[in-house]
Amino acid sequence: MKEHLKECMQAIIDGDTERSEKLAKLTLEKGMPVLEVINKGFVAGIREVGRLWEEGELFLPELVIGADAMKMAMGILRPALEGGEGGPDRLGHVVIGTIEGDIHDIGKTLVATMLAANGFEVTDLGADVPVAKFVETAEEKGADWIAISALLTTTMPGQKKVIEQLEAKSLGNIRVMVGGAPCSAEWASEIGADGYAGDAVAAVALAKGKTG
Ligand code: B1M
Repeated sequence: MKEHLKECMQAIIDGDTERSEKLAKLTLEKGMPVLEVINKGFVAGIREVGRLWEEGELFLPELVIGADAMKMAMGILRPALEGGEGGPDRLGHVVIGTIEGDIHDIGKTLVATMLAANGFEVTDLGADVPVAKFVETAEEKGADWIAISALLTTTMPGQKKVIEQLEAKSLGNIRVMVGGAPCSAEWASEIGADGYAGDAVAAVALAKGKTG
């Protein structure tokens, strides 16, 4: 298992899409714990790519290729997470997306998958989602939660704008959670969000704890 995790991580660092596809398929064939392989293998790999890029050891095209390899693996593994307790609107409805100006969608999609697998109805708006779109969709769907991902410090203020628009429209009953690498519990409380989740498992726990 340890060796498999290392190989998954390396495939992403190398931007080797073919290898990440093979390793993701092997994960399923061998019945390995999917979430653990995602987090300790593939996610560890893409984070290392980010670190190497930040240190100037990798260039932007390599970051893009690493992300492609990551998306390949996630596409294969995601259905295995989707089984869950399912059922429409069993625990509540979550409208999720990555905030405008931000195209990072790997973490957001993992969070959406885990919420759906754990009994929430999920409307995934994708990435680069305008502030007003979050608010309109949540109102239209009667959502319990809006979950807003931001991976860039420059796009984080958009999360605050969603909360301000909700308040302006007297929709303060719709709870807001924020997440993504630069976010924190302090940021959530500063902007008046109902919570912060550091990963997909925490997002499920947060939504479960406060919905209803
Ligand atoms: Co970009 N990027 N990127 N990038 N990228 C980061 C975020 C960065 C930290 C890299 C670095 O400097 N080390 C840096 C941001 C710096 C900053 O603002 N502080 C950065 C930058 C600068 C950029 C560009 C500006 C680069 C450029 O063009 N010069 C550009 C921006 C484009 C844009 O959005 N407008 C850019 C582009 C890209 C790619 C397109 C190449 C690619 C994204 C591909 C895609 O998503 N479709 C990419 C990638 C892959 C990364 C890193 C390496 C990895 C992100 C990722 O997928 N992680 C990232 C470095 C890093 O994060 N360490 C980086 C794996 C994922 C599973 O984790 O997204 O954290 P994460 O999600 C977690 C938790 O955060 C949480 O749960 C998830 C699962 O555990 N979570 C939530 C996330 N959202 C949540 C929502 C919730 C709850 C929990 O509810 C609300």
